[in-house]
Amino acid sequence: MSRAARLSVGAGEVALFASDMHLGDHDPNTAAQFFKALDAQASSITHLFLLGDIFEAWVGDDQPDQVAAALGERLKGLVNQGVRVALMRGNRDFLLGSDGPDLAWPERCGALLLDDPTLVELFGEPVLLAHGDAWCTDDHAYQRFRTEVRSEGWQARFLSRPLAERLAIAREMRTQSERNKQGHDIGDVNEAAVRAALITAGVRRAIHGHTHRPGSYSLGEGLERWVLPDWLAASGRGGVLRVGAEGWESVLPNLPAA
Ligand SMILES: [Mn+2]
Repeated sequence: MSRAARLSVGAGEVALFASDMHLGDHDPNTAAQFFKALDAQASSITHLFLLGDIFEAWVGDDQPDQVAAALGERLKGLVNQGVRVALMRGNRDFLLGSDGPDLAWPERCGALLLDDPTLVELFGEPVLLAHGDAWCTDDHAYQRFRTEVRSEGWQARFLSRPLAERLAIAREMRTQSERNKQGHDIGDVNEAAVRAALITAGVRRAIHGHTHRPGSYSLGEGLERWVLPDWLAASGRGGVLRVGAEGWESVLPNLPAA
């Protein structure tokens, strides 16, 4: 859990949630559509939560990427207008914020880096936020990989490599994952794992991404998970969740026409 005081969204405030934009210079159309949706919401929100896989890949906070720079400028603009911006790592951008408190990308944008999972308070209700990949417990191979790449040793070794080498490794991993995706979908969460996390945290609802299966799913006994959509302009996919005094509302931007 986060060491920072629990973030709380309440009276007169509006929180926006998004995840799995998979941003990067490889896909300017998806970036353009996400930025358009964010700009349309910017003047009416007080909190922005980006729950992981913000970027398609992240080799370290020195990653040169024009789309990341453009997102960073937008986040700084939001922070300057008084919006609290909070970011979480996903399974693709798990090295986000690895450069330490002074140099790290989230801090440079004025954003808070959240632990996964994190509890927040939405209009008096504690809600669990997560990327979602840790709950895909049926995928044993992925969980082994996740444990390995989240270890301090692996990360220290990877980050000690020159930038060019890290970028080459990321390109290779991306090619590999494209190949694996053919005929092999992203797995879904294990519902018992989510239920256990909710019960441990003592909350009723979770918000997560990762599975590319947007919607709200009942877990029984009044427990529920809300799944954020992924973004892909080429397939017309994307969307955000707006939480205000009036409730939880899924907002689907007019997607085709990048
Ligand atoms: Mn993911």
